[in-house]
Amino acid sequence: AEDGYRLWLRYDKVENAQQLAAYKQSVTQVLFSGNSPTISAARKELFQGLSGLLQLQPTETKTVSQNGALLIGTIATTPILSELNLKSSLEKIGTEGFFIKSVKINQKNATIITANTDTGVLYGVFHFLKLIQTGQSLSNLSIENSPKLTHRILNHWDNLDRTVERGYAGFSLWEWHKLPDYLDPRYTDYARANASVGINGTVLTNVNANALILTPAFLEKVKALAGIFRPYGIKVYLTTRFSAPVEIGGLKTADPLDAEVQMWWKKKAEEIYTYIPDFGGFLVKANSEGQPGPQNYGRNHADGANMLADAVASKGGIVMWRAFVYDDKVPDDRAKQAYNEFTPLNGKFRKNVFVQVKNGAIDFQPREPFHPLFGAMPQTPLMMEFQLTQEYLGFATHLAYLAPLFKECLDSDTYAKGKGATVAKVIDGSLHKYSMSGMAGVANIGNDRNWTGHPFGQANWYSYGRLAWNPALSAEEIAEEWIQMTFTNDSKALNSIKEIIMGSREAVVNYMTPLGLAHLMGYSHHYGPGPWVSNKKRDDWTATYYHKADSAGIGFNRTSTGSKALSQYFPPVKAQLENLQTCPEKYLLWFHHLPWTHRMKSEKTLWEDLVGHYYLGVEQVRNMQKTWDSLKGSIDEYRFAQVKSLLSIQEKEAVLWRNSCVLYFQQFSKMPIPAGYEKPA
Ligand code: GCW
Repeated sequence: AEDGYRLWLRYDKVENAQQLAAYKQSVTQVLFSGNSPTISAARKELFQGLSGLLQLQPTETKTVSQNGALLIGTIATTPILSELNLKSSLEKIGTEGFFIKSVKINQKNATIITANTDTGVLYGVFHFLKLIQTGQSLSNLSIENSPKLTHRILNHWDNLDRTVERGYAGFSLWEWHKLPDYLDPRYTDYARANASVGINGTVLTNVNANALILTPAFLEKVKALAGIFRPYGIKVYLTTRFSAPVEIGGLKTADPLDAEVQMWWKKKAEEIYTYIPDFGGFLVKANSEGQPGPQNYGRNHADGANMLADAVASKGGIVMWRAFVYDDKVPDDRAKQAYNEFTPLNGKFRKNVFVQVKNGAIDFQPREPFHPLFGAMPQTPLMMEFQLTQEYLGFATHLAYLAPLFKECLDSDTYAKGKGATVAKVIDGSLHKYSMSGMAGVANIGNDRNWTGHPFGQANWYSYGRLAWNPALSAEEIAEEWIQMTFTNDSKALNSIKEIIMGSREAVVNYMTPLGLAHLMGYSHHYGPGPWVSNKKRDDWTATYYHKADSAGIGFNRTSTGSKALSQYFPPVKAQLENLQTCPEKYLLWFHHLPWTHRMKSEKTLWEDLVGHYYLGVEQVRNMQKTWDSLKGSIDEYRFAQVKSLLSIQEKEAVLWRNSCVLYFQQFSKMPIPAGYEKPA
């Protein structure tokens, strides 16, 4: 059965006979040059792909002797390419880009896949296979493609006991107790999947870190994984527990300005590099949610980050220091804290430090406005942190395609340098001329047969990789290629799946947190509705803190009459959001506390409009179900049935969300459910 294990690398035979014949003519012989583990991986992928897609074992030759030759290799290892005058193209594509071109060699039609590095060649091979997977022509090719960001990294929140924080697809992929001796073939498939979308780094461990990962017994295991990932262009990174010098080093302090502590980290880094010579560096969560950090010693984030950065700098390592900090002891709007703590440190970090910022200022909600730190730290490279695992969007049970969420953030205009200063331009480094640029995705992967639990969760892994490669791609084009590769090339089925996928995130927003509401999920687990959650010890972990519903109205006032969080944005953004006439309604209650009778653009009252969104969300899920049902027979039975069942759970839970929220808020609005809606129970 098609259980989804192969992800978007299925390589099933091209169905259209005409197309198949044309493809076969384009690949009659292969000239693969070069000799490295990366080139071997690329060759293996190519032959696996061609034997599946085209049912072909093309002969390998040394010279072009017939039409349909495929030449693959770096410019340095493929002498024949030097005759083609590709210099200027190769300069443009940098160290990870590739170049695919239809050319004439010895008067024969040939296709070249080339790059400056072996990794570029590997990416080119994946791209070439994708052309076939997505039914594109192989004639007259002229493709130059290179990543817009230097660091494209998955963050696994995986613990050493193989539980995964906010992971909903089984246990961790890393079988620590069998490593380094047993190397599950799945590690290679993981690397292939990542390389196919250009992901070039992976943080193996949870940001709520365990210092033991830095001990020799574990470093042996990390080394084994790094060895598997290396040919695929993937570097390994680890999370560090800030108090490790005390916990595993026997020191009395972890103060970053203490010489002994600094020396301990230097030695530790040197030790790590003896295991993993190309170790990527550290990801750190400090002074957030109870994690230790420099503030425990009266120092700031830059002190902490710089100490670690110095320890890895000589080996080319980096530090990704997270800006996800908040504290119930700080008596201010939680949304403001990161900006307040980090903007004074602009420019105070070492060159090899990223500050890694979540897309929004609270926490991976179904919808959040962009984080005000984007654009506010011109001298410190900011790295985007997206969450692929659906902590707040129905786990691996609800179908929610997140590319529209990612895009909404990336396309937002920060006005940091006037109009057009989008978040994408901040993080790709072009706005402030950052020396490095990056994106992190909190992985939704586990040891489930299909990797992500929900078959559509794969689309979030895929689209994250694609957007980290090029933030300018559209959510729709990514969806299309993912569906073609993962499900079908049949245009009718493709369009139906696309319709489902493209509307899915908005449906979740509607039945969970419409109009800028946030954090209404159940206490601690974050699954299911809990708008009534209050009175816990941590006010900032309660729903009532966020929606502030009362008889006067609903919403969090972040304007100048409220928490003033809006003043953290650049003036044009602040002005737009502060003004009720211009604030997009999708962010309304994020920034404003408004009476239930407030008139919306629809002419309805706020209450009626809110109720309307909750009902619409359920309708949207029901439409997704109908569209899915229409696919019976056009996709494989296994995944058809699985998604059908998951959608029916989603429908039930959407109703639960709608009814819970509508009935809960009705206590305050004291207004009726508008006529025509089924009665919430
Ligand atoms: O989203 C919240 C989660 C925590 C997580 C934290 C973080 C790793 O509820 O489980 O901890 O964010 O991002 O650090």
